[in-house]
Amino acid sequence: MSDCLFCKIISGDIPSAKVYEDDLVYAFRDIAPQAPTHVLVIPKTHVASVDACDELSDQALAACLRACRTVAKLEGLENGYRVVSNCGDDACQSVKHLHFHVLGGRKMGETMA
Ligand code: DGP
Repeated sequence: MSDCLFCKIISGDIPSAKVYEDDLVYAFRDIAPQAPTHVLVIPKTHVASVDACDELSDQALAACLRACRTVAKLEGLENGYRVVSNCGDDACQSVKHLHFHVLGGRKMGETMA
């Protein structure tokens, strides 16, 4: 999608710090990290959010979650990590391209909201 920030990151039009990539997924460091490790995992196919996941193939959707695990291994998060996907305005989703935050490197808070 031509006006999507994350599509521009996938195409390389906007630079990013790549952590992992395969045919279906791209993963890069969040510009405003909220933990020692904060990586965004996104499908290469544009869909807006989890709410639009029917528009994504099962293979691509599964690849996103597998990539979250791969990122955690690459980042050495052997003590655990958190995967978050904000969906819609109430969740404060700011970029309307499905993404999974992989957060780790410190003990997370017990509350999630
Ligand atoms: P969310 O609020 O869940 O939609 O998360 C969007 C995330 O995207 C937020 O944590 C900051 C990150 N972000 C926004 N713009 C850029 C950018 O240009 N580059 C990178 N690496 N991350 C970005």
